[in-house]
Amino acid sequence: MFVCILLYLVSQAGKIHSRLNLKLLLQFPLIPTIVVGQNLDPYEITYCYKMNDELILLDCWASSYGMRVKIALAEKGLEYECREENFQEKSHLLLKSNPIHKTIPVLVHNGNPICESLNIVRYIDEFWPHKSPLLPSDPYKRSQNLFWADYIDKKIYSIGKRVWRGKGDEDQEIAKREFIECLKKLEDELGNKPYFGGENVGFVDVALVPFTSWFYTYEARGNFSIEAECPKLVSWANRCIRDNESVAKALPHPRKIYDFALNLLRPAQRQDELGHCPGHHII
Ligand SMILES: N[C@@H](CCC(=O)N[C@@H](CS)C(=O)NCC(=O)O)C(=O)O
Repeated sequence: MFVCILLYLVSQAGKIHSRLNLKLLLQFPLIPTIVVGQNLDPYEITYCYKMNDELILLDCWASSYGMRVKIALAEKGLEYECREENFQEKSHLLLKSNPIHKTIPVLVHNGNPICESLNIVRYIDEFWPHKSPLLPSDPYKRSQNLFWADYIDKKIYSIGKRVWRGKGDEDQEIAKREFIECLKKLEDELGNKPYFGGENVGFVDVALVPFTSWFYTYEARGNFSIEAECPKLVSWANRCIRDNESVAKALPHPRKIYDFALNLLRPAQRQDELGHCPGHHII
């Protein structure tokens, strides 16, 4: 009884605006309903609290991995601070948060760092399950989503890099063929669904769609057309951008990526002038 009265006074004083009050209330799941009012259930309060958590994203704007995290955060309607890293001089926070790989993206949630893009997307999905579920709850479907996301991780970046960095030699030709082969496999997996996730953007869509902002660069550098080979996949990419603000906002313009890639191909001296995201580490 005493606790109830105390919490009532505290909550009235701060009108549930203070994070401290929410934390206190969440210690006693039944009390919010009794004390604060009939219309507020503990879940609502929990999410209201979780939506106000501190989120810092360590990023580089052209990174497909970083884009994944931005899409997931936007899907969940979360506010965050985005900090652009300079790879020549990585921030103390990045080195402290990801001492193993020292790579972006890193999401720092209330001071706790989470590394590796797919791991971060999964964390976001599990911590904020209230809207836009990305991974299915069914264990089998979930395992299939994780399989395809892993496939994308193992293939698209490394083969794509051989395409856009290629010098018109045999390896570039081989890489182009391998790249199209992978995309065709993904196109088969998509089938006639609007999204890999079914009717909405899901985990595999989030894993793959950022790489489509690099399609123009692959095509221009490799002198081939992805659309001619994989028209359904290109329609899917356009649909993702057209119908999902989360995707549209996270993906830079393909021409901007292309200019960025060209700068990376220039000699080291030019890259020094660039400052941000330089060198051979990226994309
Ligand atoms: N597997 C990692 C890849 C992350 C990654 O390669 N990040 C690059 C940028 S795209 C990076 O931080 N490069 C800086 C470096 O290697 O020093 C993930 O999914 O997050």
